[in-house]
Formats: sequence, structure tokens, C-alpha cells
Amino acid sequence: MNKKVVAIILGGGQGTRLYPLTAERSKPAVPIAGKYRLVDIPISNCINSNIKRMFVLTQFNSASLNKHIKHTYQFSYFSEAFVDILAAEQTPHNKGWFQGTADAVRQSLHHFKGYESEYIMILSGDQLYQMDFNAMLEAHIEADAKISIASLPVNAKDATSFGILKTAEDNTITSFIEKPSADLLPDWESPVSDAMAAQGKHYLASMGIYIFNKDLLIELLEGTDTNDFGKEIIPQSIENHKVLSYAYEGYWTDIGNIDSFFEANIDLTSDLPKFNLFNKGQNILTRPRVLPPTKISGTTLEKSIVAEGSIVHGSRIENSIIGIRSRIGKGTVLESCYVMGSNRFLDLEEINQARAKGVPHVGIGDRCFLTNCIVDKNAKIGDDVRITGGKHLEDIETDTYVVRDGIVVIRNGATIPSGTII
Ligand code: ADQ
Ligand code: ADP
Repeated sequence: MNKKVVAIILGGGQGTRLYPLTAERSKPAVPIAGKYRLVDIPISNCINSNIKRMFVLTQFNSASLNKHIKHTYQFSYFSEAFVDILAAEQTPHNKGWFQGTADAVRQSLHHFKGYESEYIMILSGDQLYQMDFNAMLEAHIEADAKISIASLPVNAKDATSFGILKTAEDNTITSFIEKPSADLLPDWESPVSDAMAAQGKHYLASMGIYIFNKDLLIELLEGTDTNDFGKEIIPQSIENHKVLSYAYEGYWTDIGNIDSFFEANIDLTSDLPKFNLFNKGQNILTRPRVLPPTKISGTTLEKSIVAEGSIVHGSRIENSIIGIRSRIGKGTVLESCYVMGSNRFLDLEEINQARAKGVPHVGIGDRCFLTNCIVDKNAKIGDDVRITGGKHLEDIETDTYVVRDGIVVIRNGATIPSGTII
């Protein structure tokens, strides 16, 4: 285990951009890729990089996050490794709710200050990527930097959503602006590799992945009132400290809103996904569940991922992810859908009881057609339901579903009666 580093995973503010997936759970607990949760990504990157002491900072502490962390990341009894959740808490010195990323770290300082380490690695909880943090740490140490920021080239359209930086030849950051407006962009172009230039990616964006020398981080946070890394700490630090850019060109995406969340998930079904779940050295870890293998009958599966414990009778499933313990009825067609699955199996008796009452049971019924849709966990979709997501739909919010960017999100546990058309 690397004893020089403690990692802090910023688990999310209120998670409003991922609503309604965050209506009843904290952002790190949002399910992805059929069997994982968002927080598994930064935790797996840490473990694969031999960084095994982690704090997950979250604005609220959901039961699903607690259970997931507690049941998943168990290290040997005599190991010093841990994953601890720190939720915003009221103490005599603060009011509670984190005011921003830096404030979240400040309010948790007393929890991790005492751990032996030279560096603090700060990570976002809502990004999809596989990265060897050791290489970044080595670059940080070799350059004798005080802060390092992982950066990657982005195009002009994306540049306005990120912190944009410029570097000197030795990769020291010379200037930094958080989310520049489009009219400021011409001043922020950087020289990039030919491959990146060919894709129109001329701006160096901060990936929100930081290594701080621990002493400096404490100095910057203690007794100050800065709330945010991107808006305050980083721009203020480049004048007084050596801040290094760690250039990265692999796959990385921010999955902060429903649109990018959906796209990142559905991309996993392509022939060569940008995010590789089959990458041997960089496994994504999650809770080892003891589930039966999936049973499939009468279904044409095209570019789809089916997680374990499912019973699939649909007629065609295309570009879709079917999450753990899903049930898909006969004749049902799914196109570009992410079905998250359910928390437990229903036995035949429960299914028969639901049928006798004429109410849908957990899963998707017979003869349904769903496209551009996210079905959150434990949803009960009846028979002959048609859900046609797409750009023609306006953003709306109902008790059972929400539309964002044309994607229909069926809420956790919602009941969609037979024959419904959305
Ligand atoms: P954003 O992603 O817009 O930009 P922010 O909203 O501060 O920055 O989120 C950073 C991470 O911290 C996210 O994982 C978020 O969920 C989490 N977070 C936010 N508020 C929090 C809080 N109060 N408590 C706990 N966690 C919280 C940042 C940088 C940019 C950079 C992008 C890259 O500021 O410079 O380009 O990340 O994605
Ligand atoms: P997951 O990652 O869904 O959502 P898990 O296998 O980790 O899937 O856990 C399923 C969750 O459902 C667990 O937290 C478990 O405690 C919970 N659970 C199990 N049985 C029931 C039940 N009968 N009712 C509600 N929740 C349940």
C-alpha cells in the first residue's frame, strides 16, 4: 500500500443535475453499467494504483451508499486500508452543509489530518476514466511540485464547462480560469499534440483530479474561507506555488448530468467502448454479489450488456444495458435503454399475487417498447407500455418519471400501469 497518499473523493453536492437518480440516494451511490455504482470508479482507480486509504465526502449519507461501501470495500483485518464515508455534519465549529468542494475538504480535515501521508489526492466522484495515479504522483514528486492537476485537451464547446489552464514548457501552470465564457476562449488556446489538434481539442482542461502536498493543503484551508478548488484555491495558488499540469490523453468523461450519464452508459454497449470494462490491469471493482446467471429466452440481443441475476424474455434488446436482477417480459423491445435492475428477486408467488391484483410487478412487462430511457431500480412497468424518449420531448417532471434532454427517467420504484404511453 502506498503510505504517502490519502485520497479524498468528492462525492457530490446536492446532485441536482442527476435528479431524479439522486432523489433518494447520494450521487456516489447512483448505479452505472448494470452492476456498479459511481463511487466504484474513483475507488477502483485508487486501489489499482495501490492507494488504499480513502474518504468519500458526501452531502448526505444514503442507506444505499453506506451498504454498498460497507459490503464492498472490506480489507483484511490487519490492513490499514479503508474506505470511509464522511457526510456533511454539524459540529460546534460549522453549520453543516458543505459550501463547495474546498469547504467539504476543510470540514473533513480533522478526520484525515492525523493519518500518516505526504500527499492528499483529491478526486471527483462523477467521472468515468481509468488512470494510473502513480504515474501522476511520480511526475509530481519529480517536478518538486506543490500541487498537480491532471489535464486533458478539450474542444471549444466543452472548454466553457471546465477549468482551463495554460502551461510553461516544463508543464508548470502559468494561468488558470474556471469555466471561461466563450468570448474569452481565444486567449486560452494551448499547443496540443497533432492527434488532439485533429479533433479540434486546443484547450487544456482541468480534470478536477488534484495532488496536494498535505502541509500546503492544510495551510490553504485552515483559517481561510475559500469554498471552491476551481474558482478560488487553484487560481490563487498558481502565483505563489509550483502547480504542475499532468497531461493525460486517455478516455475521461464527466458524467454530471442525465445526458452525459446516459451517453456514457450507452457507449459501453458499442463494439469498442471508450471505457473498457475488460481492461485487465484496471478492473472496476464492485460488490461481489452471489447471483444466479442470467436466463434468456426468445431474445435477439444486439450490442447489449446483461448483468447477472436477470430473466430476459424480451424479443429484441439493442444498445441497452440490463442491470442486476432485471425481469424483461415476453415480446418486449428495448432500444438505447439503461435498465438498472432491482434490489431483490420477486418469487413466483409474489408475481402471481401482483398479477391477480392486476398491478405490475418489479421489472418490465410483456409487449412493451422502450427507447431512450433510463429505468431506475425497482420500477414496475406493466404490459403494453410505450416509452419513446427523444429530443421531441420537453423537460417535465411527474410522480413516476422525469424527462431531461429527451431522456425519459422512470423513478426508483415507480409504477407505470399497463398500456401507458409516454
Ligand atoms: P465541476 O465539476 O463543475 O468543476 P464541482 O461542481 O465543484 O466542479 O464538482 C467537483 C466534484 O466535487 C464533483 O464530483 C462534485 O460532485 C463534487 N462536489 C461538488 N460540491 C460538493 C460538495 N459540496 N461536497 C462534496 N462534493 C462536492 C471541477 C473543477 C473544474 C474542472 C472540472 C472537471 O472546478 O476546474 O475542470 O471539475 O470535471
Ligand atoms: P445494489 O447494488 O443494488 O443495489 P445490492 O446487491 O448491492 O444491489 O443490494 C441490494 C440492496 O437491497 C441491499 O442493500 C439489500 O439490503 C436491499 N434489500 C434486500 N432485500 C430487500 C427487501 N426485501 N426489500 C428492500 N430492500 C432489500
